[in-house]
Amino acid sequence: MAAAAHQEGELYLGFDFSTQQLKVVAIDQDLNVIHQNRVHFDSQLPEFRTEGGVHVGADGLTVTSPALMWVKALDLLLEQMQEAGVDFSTVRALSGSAQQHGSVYWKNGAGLTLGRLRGEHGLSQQLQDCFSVRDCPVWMDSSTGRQCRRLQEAVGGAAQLAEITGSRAYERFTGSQICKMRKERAQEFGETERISLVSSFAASLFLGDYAAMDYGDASGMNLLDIRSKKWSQACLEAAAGPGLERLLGTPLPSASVLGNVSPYWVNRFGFSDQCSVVAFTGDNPASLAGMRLREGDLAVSLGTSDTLFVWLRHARPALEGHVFVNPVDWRQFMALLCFKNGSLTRERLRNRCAGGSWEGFSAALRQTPLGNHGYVGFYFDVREITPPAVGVHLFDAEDKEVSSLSAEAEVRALVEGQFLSRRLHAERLGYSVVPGSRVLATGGASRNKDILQVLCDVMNVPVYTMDVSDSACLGAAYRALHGAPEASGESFFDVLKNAPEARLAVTPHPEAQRVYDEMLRRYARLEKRVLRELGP
Ligand code: 5FX
Repeated sequence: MAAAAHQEGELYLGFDFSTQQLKVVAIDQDLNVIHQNRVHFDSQLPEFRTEGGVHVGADGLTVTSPALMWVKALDLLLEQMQEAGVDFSTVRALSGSAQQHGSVYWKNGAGLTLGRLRGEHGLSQQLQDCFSVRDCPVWMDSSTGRQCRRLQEAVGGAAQLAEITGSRAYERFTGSQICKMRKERAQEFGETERISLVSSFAASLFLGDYAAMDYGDASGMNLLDIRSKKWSQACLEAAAGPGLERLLGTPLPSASVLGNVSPYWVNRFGFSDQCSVVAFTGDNPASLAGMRLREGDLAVSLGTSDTLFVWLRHARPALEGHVFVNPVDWRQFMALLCFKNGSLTRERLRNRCAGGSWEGFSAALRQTPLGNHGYVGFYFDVREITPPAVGVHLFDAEDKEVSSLSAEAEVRALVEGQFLSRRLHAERLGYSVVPGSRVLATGGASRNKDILQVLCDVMNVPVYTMDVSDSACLGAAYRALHGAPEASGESFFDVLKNAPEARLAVTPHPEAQRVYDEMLRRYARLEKRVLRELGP
């Protein structure tokens, strides 16, 4: 698991506190990956009895992870790295990423303990009584419907909340989680001196002090005004009243150097006392950094669900999707959009229309023309997130609903429909093509050139591919390198100019713009109709 460490120069570490495991990647100043390691929560820390890193409550909606499990995982990870021969004295800077939205509740007095950690014992031994709430709500939780409605009402509705914070109220977002905690666990909440996100909690462990949240991850709380970068007083008030600001601390730009590692790290693992801690951020913002997305770029991960990251100059939040402050340039923004009906739907149609073969699926795409003779398809096998719709809806060139298509036309209707939807919703959040725009395709389906060609034609932008396994972790290491003192003043992209480039996969067909600009307008009209017919 652990790559043998062969190192000469200085190191930069990126940690990723993800749902199922804690990962680390170490790079040198030339961006070579020197070491990678991980701790898998379920199998390596069985005493916490998690499944997939979480506990699911009896209601099926409450999903939590023990704070101490993350602490213990860090103890273990550092020991594994030490055994693999990593020389911590050469680490110049470190940073990290973490699952977004999860919240950690530090008990009164925990700040003092954090500041006095002793090198003779591990972190978990010293921090075991530091959490007022042992099990932290995480991003998979969906138990806060009531709190979401309250938060939206308090600021004048879903659109208004999105306008301020970048997203309408979402159950997993931290504002509603805090609101629920204050109400249902009043005693523990009263004993809390600080609330961290998982990212700032992890940074605090290295800093030996409460770490500021970064603007990127703080945008996933429904509490931050993404334009002023200050907490929205109206949202704070609705979530937990006036004392909340003190519990959250002041957020900072994601590239901030928070300080140096605490003496604990120097004494226990031989870190230099000059090793910088760069603010930690959420896994999605960190992935944007790991992929080195630039203005005008759009990254599409084609997996079980399809996820889109967009670099935005201006924030234009909508009722769907999320706008976060950009982790690379805090004056700009990024958007995140999730679509549930991705690869599983593509596989279903491959089985039904192409005899279970990807080659047959590809052939169908090659045999059918751009625009599919006007046939348009909506395939929401499970209730979609963006837009909130369900069912299969097919239309002919006259916008008449039809019940079936030929096998080839159906394959194209699915793939064109999926990418028209990705484009429509990205544009609604402010995505627009600029000279040099690229689509970066990742995930399983990005290996299929014919699927990529449709993506490329629908977006009318060249499509590139890149290997982004562990992009959040790598992004954290890149951010550490960028934040290190010797890089001071250089832009993120200058520091990373020698990182592996994405590969050009396909370029748009000459007819693409003409066909798909028009089809996108039709798609938007038809989507409205589908939503109207489905009702609220
Ligand atoms: C984003 O809003 C999410 O909830 C997830 O992608 C988590 O960040 C996964 F860790």
